[in-house]
Amino acid sequence: QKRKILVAGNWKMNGNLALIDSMSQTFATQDFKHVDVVVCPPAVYLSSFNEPDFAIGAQNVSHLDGGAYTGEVSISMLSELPVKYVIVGHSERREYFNESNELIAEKVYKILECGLTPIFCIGESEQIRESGKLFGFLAEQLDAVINRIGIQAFNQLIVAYEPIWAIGTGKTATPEQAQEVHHFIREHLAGHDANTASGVRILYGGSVNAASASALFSQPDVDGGLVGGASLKPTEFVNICLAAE
Ligand code: G2H
Repeated sequence: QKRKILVAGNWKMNGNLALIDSMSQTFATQDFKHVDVVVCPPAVYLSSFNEPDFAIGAQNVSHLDGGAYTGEVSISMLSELPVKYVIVGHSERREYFNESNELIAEKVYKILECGLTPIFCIGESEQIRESGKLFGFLAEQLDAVINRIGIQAFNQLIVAYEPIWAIGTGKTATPEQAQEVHHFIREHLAGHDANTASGVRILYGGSVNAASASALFSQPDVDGGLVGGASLKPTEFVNICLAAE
């Protein structure tokens, strides 16, 4: 049976109290039955929503438990807030904050240990795709979590495939390109456990908008989207969620 579609908005370092208001007003008139909706604002706004129509996700968490680590936020702190999901391994964190596969696997471990749901991001650069190393590269990103935690981690987490060349560029992967990679991810996981592989939700991310969403979401192995830029526009974000209804 088809997995339930999930649409998550990743605000990145954008937004303010006014956007929280307008997002809440826009969603108040909607009632989504067939799609799980998640909004991931910057950490300071995680408690600012009062909105039953979507769940809240954080964009990052520390791999450390607590102590003298200026600027860090721990998973136990997030778990005291109305936060259900945590994005981890986003390519912007891998690239600008030097997060390695091993560090990301450690964060996934901490998130699962606290009972929250990781949205675990993987994805390749244009250079890797063109050099023919795409599938090996993605397998390594997946294997870091399998090696640290085991395949059962994928019973509890959500995967997001985000080709770096499609992020914020307006260059969406075609539905066929997304399907090809999502199918590879599921097959790779099935090599460890077929049930886990058929249950895990795999989101596509990279310039998803209201025009591209429905063709992407109708691919057999695409179970929703991680939406950046378009999630900052309330009406467009609602339309993306409607494409999944
Ligand atoms: C990919 C995506 C959201 P955008 O980073 O994570 O952003 O939709 O702006 O490409």
